[in-house]
Amino acid sequence: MEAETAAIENYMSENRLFEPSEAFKRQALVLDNAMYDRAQVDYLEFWKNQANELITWFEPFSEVCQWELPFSRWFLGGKLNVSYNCLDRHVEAGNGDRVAYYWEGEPGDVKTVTYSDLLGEVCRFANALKSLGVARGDRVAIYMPMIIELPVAMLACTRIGAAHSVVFGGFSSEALAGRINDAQAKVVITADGGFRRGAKIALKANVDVALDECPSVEKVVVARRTDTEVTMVDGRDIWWHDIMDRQSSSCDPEPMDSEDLLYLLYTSGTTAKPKGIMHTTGGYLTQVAFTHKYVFDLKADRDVYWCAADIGWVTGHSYILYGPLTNGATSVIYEGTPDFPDKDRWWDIIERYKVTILYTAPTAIRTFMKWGEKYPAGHDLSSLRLLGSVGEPINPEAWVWYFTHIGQERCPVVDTWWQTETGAIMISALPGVTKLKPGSATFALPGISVEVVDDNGAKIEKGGGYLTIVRPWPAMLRGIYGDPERYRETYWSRFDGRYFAGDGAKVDDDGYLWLLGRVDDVMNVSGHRISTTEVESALVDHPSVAEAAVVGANDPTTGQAIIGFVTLKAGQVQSTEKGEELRSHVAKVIGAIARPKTIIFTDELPKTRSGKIMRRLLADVANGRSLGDTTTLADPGVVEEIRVKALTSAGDD
Ligand code: 7RM
Repeated sequence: MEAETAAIENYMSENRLFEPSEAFKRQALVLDNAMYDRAQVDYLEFWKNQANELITWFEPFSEVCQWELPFSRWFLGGKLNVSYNCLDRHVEAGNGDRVAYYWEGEPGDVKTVTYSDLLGEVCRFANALKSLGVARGDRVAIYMPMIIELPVAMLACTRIGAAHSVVFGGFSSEALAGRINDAQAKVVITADGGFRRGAKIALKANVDVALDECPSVEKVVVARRTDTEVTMVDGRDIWWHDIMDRQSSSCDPEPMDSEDLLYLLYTSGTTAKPKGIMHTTGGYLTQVAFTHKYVFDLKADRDVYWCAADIGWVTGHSYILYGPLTNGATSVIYEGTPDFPDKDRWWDIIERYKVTILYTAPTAIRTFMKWGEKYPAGHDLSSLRLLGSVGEPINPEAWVWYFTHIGQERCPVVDTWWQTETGAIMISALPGVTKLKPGSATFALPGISVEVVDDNGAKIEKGGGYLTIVRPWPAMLRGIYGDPERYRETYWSRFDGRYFAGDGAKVDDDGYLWLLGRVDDVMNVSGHRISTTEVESALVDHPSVAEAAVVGANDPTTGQAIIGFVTLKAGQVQSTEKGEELRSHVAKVIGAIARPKTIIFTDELPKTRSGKIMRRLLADVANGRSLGDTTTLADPGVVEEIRVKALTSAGDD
């Protein structure tokens, strides 16, 4: 293909290949392509079998899928209850004493919660919700820290057929109010506060402010966590421990229709109002259970699994709650930050609980790279057997660092691509079968069909373009709450008959998929469409670099110029010479066209609360425009620092 006509060009090539080891294969669930082959022959039959194998139905479904583009319905006529699948059936099978969660608070307090314990708590809270007037079909907003009451509250909603809308505890009262109002939530569940890096973060106080503008809310339940003083409004606010004291620990699970709403999860559009992504019951549970079992090669009776995300994000919903619990797994939940009290907290947790599977994000991995190898090296990580990554493209160097220093060259690394909208993992290796390439998410999972297309929507067999999904999948979003037109427009209008949600990707000579970041971020330099991911990977490939974010800035000569924001590893010195070295390194690795015009050193990069780099903000910095809305920043101080550095480094080229 001519470079000038490519949707996104393709520069990086990565040839390292990692085959599953004999030791891993000896114990792996999937060892060959049979599952891919079966799904290839008949994907509906494939998903039907998964739904029957992995899920307990109160009444069987009569039809696998109805597809009226862009609306799908799965497992029609089937009746089930999510909390029953997550809890009761494991207890009934004699596994009530199995640990569901090893919970660890940031200050060091711990709780071990078995499946029986969790079932009892969920039933009591389900009864509490009923006593507050919550009924099947209602929406409940949840705004909590990572305490055990959070999964209890979510599961209690599913038990009685109310949809939850979890709002991440880091969001402001305005963001909370907007989400409560859009969902018309009847009850809010919160806590007095939460711990973060040793400090207490107020939560109930934010709820109080939000509720001035939320007429739908009748009751507020408040769990005690930080002993922060709170105002309790008479007749509206109830303490968790008070209401729980009065409840019975048995509560029949409500038989829900496969297509009943399970939850809403809001994704912040950058400018427009947040979208309430709708997930329903049977299809969602089937695909999260399937992916959790096979992508993580789960042995529920032996593994200790840790997804280190926040439950407030989709990764936590699908891979801390619903996937692991449906599969009867034992998980770790950790409340706080990785550097409290010191930068080895995660490795200490892995050593103490003998964690076997770790699932985290590239942003965390690159932070650990920046801190240095000595923190993991001080701990026994020999229990680990599998590593996962999610949230952003993982640069090959970060992949190799994770593989080497955390997995000790023993653990496959599965890079999993998916979205809030897809509900579950879509692209990933199966670790007993797939030969891994560092930085590639490899292939679509069995039962999933993705294609990379060009600007006209024609399939590309090789090279860069737009990542689309061509058939419905069980966990797909059912829409945007209250706005079917926006759903159609946002996801189904760019390419005829295809789902497209903004990511670029390329297919290499062996058919491997490489995610190239959001297409909005693609840079246009002298007519060449260059992905930020590839230039970032080339920067992180340099031994001094821990993390990099690349953006295009307006340039009178080339249209856009490449600006690299770079965080160096511990002990490396920021200098003009180092900047020169990095620019040359990119030119060497991927070609002169991608040589950054300017390198700006920064100790931290601006990230969303879920750890994604905010390139748009950096582009604003680079273009010398105002910063706009920064309320979703992890650390607003970073922005100012970046802005100042950007100003002082002007003319660096
Ligand atoms: C699970 C989650 C979705 C966006 C998605 C991508 C990016 C996620 C990967 C990835 C490259 C990956 N949901 N993304 N995983 N990019 N490789 N393995 O993150 O809704 O919050 O974000 O995240 O851009 O569209 S999300």
